[in-house]
Amino acid sequence: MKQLILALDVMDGEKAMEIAKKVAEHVDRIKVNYPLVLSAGVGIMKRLSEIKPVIADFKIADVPYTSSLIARIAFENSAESVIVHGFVGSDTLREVCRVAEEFGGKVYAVTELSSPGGEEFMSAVSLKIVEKAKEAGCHGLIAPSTRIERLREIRKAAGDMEILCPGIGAQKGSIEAVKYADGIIVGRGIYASGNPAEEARKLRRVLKI
Ligand code: O7M
Repeated sequence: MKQLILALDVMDGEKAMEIAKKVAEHVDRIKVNYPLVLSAGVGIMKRLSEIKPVIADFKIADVPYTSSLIARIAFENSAESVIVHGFVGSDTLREVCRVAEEFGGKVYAVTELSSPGGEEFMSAVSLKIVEKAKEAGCHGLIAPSTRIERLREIRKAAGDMEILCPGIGAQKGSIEAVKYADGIIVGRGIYASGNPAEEARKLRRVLKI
């Protein structure tokens, strides 16, 4: 079954906990990003992980050593996986994967951003990123639901690597992405709606079809 991942980009820890509890029965994992962690503190990941597994989306993009420190902090604070930018190259990808292995965690590499700017530089190298991420031992990839043709090519290059797709909802990505992806990442379409549990339930139903 395809996964539904909640991108919990709110800036209040208590609000985050409240939404997480409301949608818990409909989502598989919760993705946290800088807006939440910089506002509520890194400890929020541990609290959320008691509800659902947490993906630490720090889009790590630094030299190997600094990247390894960021990954370590994420795993020490209960993350089950981390996200790294693919454009950083093999050395950083390998180092983050090495740290993940110590914790039995997973690493997802961003191929090209779902936003229009993702086409300016990243589209030109995203298939190469797939290759490097695979060689480095990454568990999966992040690829756009906003450019289905690119997603299809990324799937072809990725083989059986897991692919998670953001962009459905607020960024007008296509639900057709589920044909090529193992899961979708949805933020505002759930947490900024009047009824997060209902929106999550509807998405879950679509994923079952
Ligand atoms: O549904 P939204 O647009 O409110 O939220 C989408 C989430 O997915 C948000 O947390 C973004 O940071 C993230 N995301 C993208 O929107 N586009 C990308 O290309 C990649 C990501 C992402 O999750 O990267 C790991």
